[in-house]
Amino acid sequence: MAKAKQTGAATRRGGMKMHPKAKRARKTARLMPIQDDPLKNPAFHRRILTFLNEAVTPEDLMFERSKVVHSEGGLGHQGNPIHEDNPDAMKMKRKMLMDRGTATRLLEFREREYPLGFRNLKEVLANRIFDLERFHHLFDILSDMFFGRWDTFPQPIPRRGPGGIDGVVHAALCRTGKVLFITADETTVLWDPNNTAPSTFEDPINQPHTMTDGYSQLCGHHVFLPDGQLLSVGGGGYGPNPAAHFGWRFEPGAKSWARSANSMSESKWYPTANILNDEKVLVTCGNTSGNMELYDIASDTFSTMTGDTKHFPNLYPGLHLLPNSVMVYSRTGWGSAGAGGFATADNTTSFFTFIGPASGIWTDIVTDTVNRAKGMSVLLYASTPPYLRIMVLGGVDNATNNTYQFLDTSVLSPLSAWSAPMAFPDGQHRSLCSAVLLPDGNVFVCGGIQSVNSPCALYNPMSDSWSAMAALPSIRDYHSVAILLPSGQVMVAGWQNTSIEIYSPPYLFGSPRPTLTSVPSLVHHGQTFIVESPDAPSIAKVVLVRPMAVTHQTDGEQRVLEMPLSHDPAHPTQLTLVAPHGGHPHAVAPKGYYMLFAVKFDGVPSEGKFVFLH
Ligand SMILES: [Cu+2]
Repeated sequence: MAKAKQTGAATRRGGMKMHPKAKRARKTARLMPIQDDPLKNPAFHRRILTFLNEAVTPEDLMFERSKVVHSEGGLGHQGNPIHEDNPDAMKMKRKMLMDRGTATRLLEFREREYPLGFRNLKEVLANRIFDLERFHHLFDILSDMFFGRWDTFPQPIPRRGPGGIDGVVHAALCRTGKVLFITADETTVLWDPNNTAPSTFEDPINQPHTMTDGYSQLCGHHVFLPDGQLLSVGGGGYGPNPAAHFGWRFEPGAKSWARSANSMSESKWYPTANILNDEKVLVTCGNTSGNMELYDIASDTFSTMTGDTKHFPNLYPGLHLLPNSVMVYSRTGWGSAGAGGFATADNTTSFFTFIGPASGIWTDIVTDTVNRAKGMSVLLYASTPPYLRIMVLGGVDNATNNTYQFLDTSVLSPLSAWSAPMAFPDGQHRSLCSAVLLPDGNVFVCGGIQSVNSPCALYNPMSDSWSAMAALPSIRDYHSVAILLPSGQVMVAGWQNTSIEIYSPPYLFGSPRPTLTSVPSLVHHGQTFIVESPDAPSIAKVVLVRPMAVTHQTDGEQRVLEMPLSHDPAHPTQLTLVAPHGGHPHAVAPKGYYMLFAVKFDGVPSEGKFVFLH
């Protein structure tokens, strides 16, 4: 990570008073110390100018527009934790930012001297009426503390493969904390987010495209196996490739690839892979005939499924496994390769019910009219109703891709229907957007907008509210990827761009992060276990987060699972937890590696520690 410039002199220049919270955060946010001088933080500076320039009436300047609400509290509201059982706190009054006189004079000054808008904060401050002191609360609410921050990783992604295109198309977070990329130049590269030197990029051994029966892993799909290996199926490059009919396993410890024992029944380009239970992976769709196949982990072999009657109009279908082992199709996917590629609407959401180990039935639910091809879907677990929902966001370029919808999958039947589409509060049209589940349970949405400094947003499922987040510096569109890192940050890469950008959510600019001093490396399904933390009394929830493995806005495996938690006053540094079970097969939390995060009452998470759930 680029070390943030942090000097007391810089933050106090101009007599700007720091918010007491900012002072605390500066000392403790190890990764990204807060930069609270807006003149030195371009994104912060831009937000202030936008706020001042968009105002039409004095009221627009006088009051805070929206509030960031975190699932377990609000960073902006001290002493009155926001919680579902505290509805009054959820509806706190909008804070006053400046008095009417100041707001009126500021608007008059802007109209008179800068009718096209202020271009620089210095222009605002040049007028002696307005000093920084007067704006400190406004600056607080527009700071990184509420919007988070993007930084560029110091090393660009090197070109290593045979192909001529730079960047990456796939990303998967391995149990070692390193990210495996399948690159646009058609090889694979490991990246260590904690190493900022050029050695951060490593070449795996036995790269599939160099091996017997090998081929480029580009445009296949992947899923983590219970032992932490990544299974990559199909692919073959920028177009269908008859050779791409194997599975290739990547072992993160040995950093080595190996081919599956047998072949699939056909080559697969743009398929979707999902883990089913402890022993099986379902491979769906792909460009050939799209046969469903099962990968058996113990024997390392593929076999075909029966009952595969669903004909997807788009490749890479978005599929999510429910706790009862039913697989739901979210209507996301790809019509063909290419940013402008054709993508047919699929109005029919279906779910696949297994009726035997290698057969099942597709059942349609009530049709919906919004074309979600090229959108992204995520599975949302909650401890209160609705317990389980699929959220689908954005989609193909048309009038409705500025919306999102939910399907309540707590109880699923042919009569189940999607909620009405709701517009993103920022009005943005998002095709090819990325959605990343954060450890606090919120959904971070970025990319899919073809402009630099494009808006990002955070959805809080608990309060059903959206907040604007820091703008994404680069365009991240077709072939872009976003994944959660153990640090609690989100990395973004891809789309004709060799940079890796790292997003630090607002929770990294809040109170000190809790530390985990002891986390078991192995936990069994349903087991009661103990995590040690000196911050245990301040922990509201502990979650398991399945590491992402995403490409083309398709990753059905994202899950944030909150575990039953008890505090023991006799052992104030202990958190007693119960690992997810859900019976066999383990469809709630498939066997494998998870990141364990402890989240404080104010929404600030620990770093994630890898745990093997077996
Ligand atoms: Cu593609």
